[in-house]
This record gives sequence, structure tokens and C-alpha cells, in this order.
Amino acid sequence: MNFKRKLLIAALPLAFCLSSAANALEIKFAEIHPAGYPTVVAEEAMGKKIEEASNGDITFKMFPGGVLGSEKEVVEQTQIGAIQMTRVSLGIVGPVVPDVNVFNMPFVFRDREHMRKIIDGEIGQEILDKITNSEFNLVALAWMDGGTRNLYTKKPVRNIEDLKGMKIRVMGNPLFVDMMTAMGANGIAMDTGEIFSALQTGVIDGAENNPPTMLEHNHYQNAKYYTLTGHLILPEPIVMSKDTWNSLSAEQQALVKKVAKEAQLEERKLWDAKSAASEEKLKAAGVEFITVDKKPFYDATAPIREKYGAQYADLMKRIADVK
Ligand code: GTR
Repeated sequence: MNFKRKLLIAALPLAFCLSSAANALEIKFAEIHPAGYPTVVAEEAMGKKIEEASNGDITFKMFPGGVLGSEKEVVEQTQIGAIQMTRVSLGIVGPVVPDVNVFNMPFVFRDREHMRKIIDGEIGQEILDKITNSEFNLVALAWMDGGTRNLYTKKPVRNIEDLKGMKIRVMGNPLFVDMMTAMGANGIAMDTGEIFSALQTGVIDGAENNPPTMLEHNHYQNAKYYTLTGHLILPEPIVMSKDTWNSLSAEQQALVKKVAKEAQLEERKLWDAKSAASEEKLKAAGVEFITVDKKPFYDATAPIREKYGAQYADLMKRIADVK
């Protein structure tokens, strides 16, 4: 065998490795929630399925706990394709894709079951498609259940008057600032990661979220009253960078879609268990759960549903008609 030929043969495995590496895709998935959180667990299971079914062409790596940045930063990174996938609250999608604000309106869903029926049905798919078809450069694949949001405060809120003048943190969406104004408080927009110290230093008097977030992000340490207003029931889309999506084969796209939908149904079982366990832990840690008459909160926020919902009157009616 001549020398040149030997070299060629020796180089073959290397060339093969390089070419398969060039085709391989690593999905970096960003989560602001910590390891073990229901969304994280369901998304990891989804990632495992993608890896297995793609025969190693796609690998999946979860980055929990906000290590890749705040939700807003991560969304921007996903839009440009530096991060391939994330789950994000619909709250912060609203300012960029206003159509999704229908789901962001206070008391638009009657209860958890109503919300789940909507996200599992055609309206849920329509809202995902609105994100995908916007200029957001993301493909929205499925919904995670983000539970029901209630108020937590440093001083008790036993009726809507108690909320007057309180500074309450909300997600960065003008709709939520308006919602707080309507309920008599001052809505202060900030990232999730800033809430803990803002509560500790008294920059805010409270925030609003579901029991798992209140617990896992340690907000309960400086807010001992949890008022069950149930003003928001927010689903959270799993999104993929459109650049990443476009780099997938049709078969791979179908796979990602399928396993994301499976994650949608799997996560809610984890969610229900985690939510119940979180409530117990919060109570054990000295948080007082306050039941309130929701009607004054519902009535006070009617102008918000009118202001943001007027142009979606048909959709609002279709949502209300889902029994
Ligand atoms: C959580 C949600 C997060 C984030 C957070 C917040 O319930 O899962 O995506 O939006 O609330 O209020 O910042």
C-alpha cells in the first residue's frame, strides 16, 4: 500500500466523525426554574425522547435555575438561535405578540380545568400558531401548566381595600401593571430573579404567583400572607428557535412536535402533585393562606378585560363557551 493511500484510510474515520458532528444538533434548553420543578422534569423527559428517537443526531441539555439568564434574556437568545429551546410564561410574550394577551387577562379562565380544556383544544393551538406566525422568530410547540396565581404580601390582604397603594411585583407586561392599578395597587415590573431581594429590602410589598414558585424561589421567606385571589391562570409555551426548527428534517420536526405535546399532558400530573406539596410546605413554614371573596377582584378588573379584550371579543366568547 502506498503512503498516500495509507494516509487516506487513516483519515477516513476522522472525516466521518467530523461530518456527523457537523450535522449533529445540541439543543440547549433554558429554564428559570430549579432542577426537580415540574416543568423542568417534564422537559427533561421530552429531551430524552428526542435524543433516543433521533439516534444521536440531536442531543439535549437542560440548563435550569436561570443560569442562562432571565426569561426575557433567554427569549431574546432563543430568537437569535443562541439558545435552541425554552419555556416561558405567556406573560412576557404578550408585549411582543399582543394576540396572546387574551390568555393573560385576569379571570379569563373560570378555573384550572377550564384553562386545561382550552389549551388542549383548538383555541390552544391557535394561540401557539399566533406565536409561530408572528415575527417573534420562535416556533411554539406545546403548553406547560403554570398553575393559578395568587397574591403574596408582607402585610395581610383580607379584602381588596387592603391592597390599596401596595407595591406589587408583576411580570413585564403593561397589562399586568394595569391590572394591579385596577385592583388598587401599584404594579412594579421586574424579572423573577429580582423578586427575592426586592421583598427582603422592602422595595416591593408583595408579588403574585403560584405555590411552587413562591416556595422554590424562596419568596415565602419575606412574604407570609397568601391571598387566594386566583386572578391569573397562565399557561406557559415551550418554544424553539425558528432557526433551529428550520434546520431540522421534516421527520425531526414531527418528532419534536409529538414529544412536546406528550410533555404537555405529563407535566400537569407533576404540577398537581407539586402544587399540593408546596401548599403544605408553605403552611408549615408559617405562611397564612387567606380565602377572599373573589368578586370584588373580578369586578375591579372588568375594565382590563374590556381594554385588552375588545378586539378579541369573538375569541373571548369562544373561551367562555367552552364548558
Ligand atoms: C412563574 C413562571 C415563570 C415566571 C415567573 C414570574 O410562575 O413559571 O415562567 O414567569 O412565574 O412571575 O416571573
